[in-house]
Amino acid sequence: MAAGCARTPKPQAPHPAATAKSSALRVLPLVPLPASLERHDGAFTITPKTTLSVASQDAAVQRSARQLAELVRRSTGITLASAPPGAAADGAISLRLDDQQKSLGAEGYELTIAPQSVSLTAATPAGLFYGVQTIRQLLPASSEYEAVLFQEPRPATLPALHIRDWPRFAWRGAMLDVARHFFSVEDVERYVDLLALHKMNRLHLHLADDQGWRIEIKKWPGLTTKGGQSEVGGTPGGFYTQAQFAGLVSYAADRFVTIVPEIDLPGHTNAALSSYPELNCNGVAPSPRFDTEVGYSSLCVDKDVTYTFIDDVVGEIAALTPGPYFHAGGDEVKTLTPEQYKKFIERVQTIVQAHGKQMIGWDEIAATSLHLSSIVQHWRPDAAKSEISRAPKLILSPADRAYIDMKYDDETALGLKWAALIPLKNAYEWNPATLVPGAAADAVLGVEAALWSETLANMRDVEFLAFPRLAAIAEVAWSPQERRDWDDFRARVGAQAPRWTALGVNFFRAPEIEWAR
Ligand code: TNX
Repeated sequence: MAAGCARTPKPQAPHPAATAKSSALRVLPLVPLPASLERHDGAFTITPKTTLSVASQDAAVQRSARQLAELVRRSTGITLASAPPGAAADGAISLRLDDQQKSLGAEGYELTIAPQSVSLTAATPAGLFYGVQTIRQLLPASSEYEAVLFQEPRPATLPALHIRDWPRFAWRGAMLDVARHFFSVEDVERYVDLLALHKMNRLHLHLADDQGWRIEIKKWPGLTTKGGQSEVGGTPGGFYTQAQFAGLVSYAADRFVTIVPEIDLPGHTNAALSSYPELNCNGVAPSPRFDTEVGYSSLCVDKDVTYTFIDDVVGEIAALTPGPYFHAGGDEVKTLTPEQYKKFIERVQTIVQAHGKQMIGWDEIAATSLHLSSIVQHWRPDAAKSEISRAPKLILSPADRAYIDMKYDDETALGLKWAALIPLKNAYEWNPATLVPGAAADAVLGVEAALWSETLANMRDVEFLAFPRLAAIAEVAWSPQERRDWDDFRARVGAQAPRWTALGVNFFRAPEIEWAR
């Protein structure tokens, strides 16, 4: 008999996606993986009776609580009523600062989801924020949609579990090159949001390069009125006013992301050189450049005005950035002698410190005399590891693992491939502790995913190269090495698809992943 003639329908096996969405989640869709996690039987059900209690007046804690309430409202249509702190726990989700949790560190948290209640505690507001991001990944993906209107509340469940979690590294960074192509304040804020969702806490902005200068400097207005006007390919550029930049810094701080400003010196400076003739040794301003050559430009290291300029720039940016860092670049200088380069970097280091900041530089600066607080950002896979191992402090961005502007494979339309093709697995499977043999364990501050924008015209392009690899780097930075496993990560990253889709992230559907629907 033909199947279509059957009188009684055969019971159908549930669709795999449907089982994944039930309260008995097969794979917990958590990225990065928590440091410790036990699953228990059952689930907490969010109903119209569920309450939210917040035992702190701290503004950041209140913000985390509002974020959680909003995520719940969007996914369930339920507005959590607030309960007095310390009230009976039944049916309550509670957020509490607790000094007893100091052993979890400055960013750790403990989350207990039981059938009767949900309890999130941490010693710090940052810890509570990360705990909320974990709950967020356990809520239905529809929590990420704005403006969904429900006719009726739909209860949602959170799987019972116990998590104690803290990051492996303090530096969990991403770099965005806003110089080669300019990205608006709103674009950068969106990137900050996506970083915070994955518990990353540094956004390094590459604010100046040959093709554009992107931050207003009041004492040198031509940097932006001239040097900010275009970008790679000659399309219109742009820049952040100081007020916009300050707004961005505080937007990021609200999400526990520190903005790390970079002005690349002494090379990668054609935008500055073409705006001010006096910065050139011959006193002649070169033309603006729209191509992607590197290594040809340098400030005039023998002129006093160069150091006045640097002092002004560092001073104004330092005043806008509460974070302790100033990134001075230092990469790919092909027109100076090693002696000139060394002297220049050491002088810049003094200027940066005079403005109260720690200097960061690309790994070429490892050849200079560095202060104990200075940080080397390792990027060249073939750089002399012995020299880099002596760096006082290190951030790891090995270009064959963490340069997410590299293509995934030969078919990838966007991106470059000078360092490597980087499929998701290669971005995931490496150990920061063993990358630089001889480096002191406590010298490694953490890792950073760098996204250079020569080939990236808009956020669609940015997201395509960043996701899913940014999630891999987030886990490299957060989760204990011994708990990380490629197959386990594959399943959890595949489970992010509904959330990323809800957020409108243009992620690359890496063929080696089974993407959940
Ligand atoms: C190398 S990384 C550069 C950048 C390019 C990038 C492209 C570094 C410190 N310098 O100028 O944009 O490669 O992948």
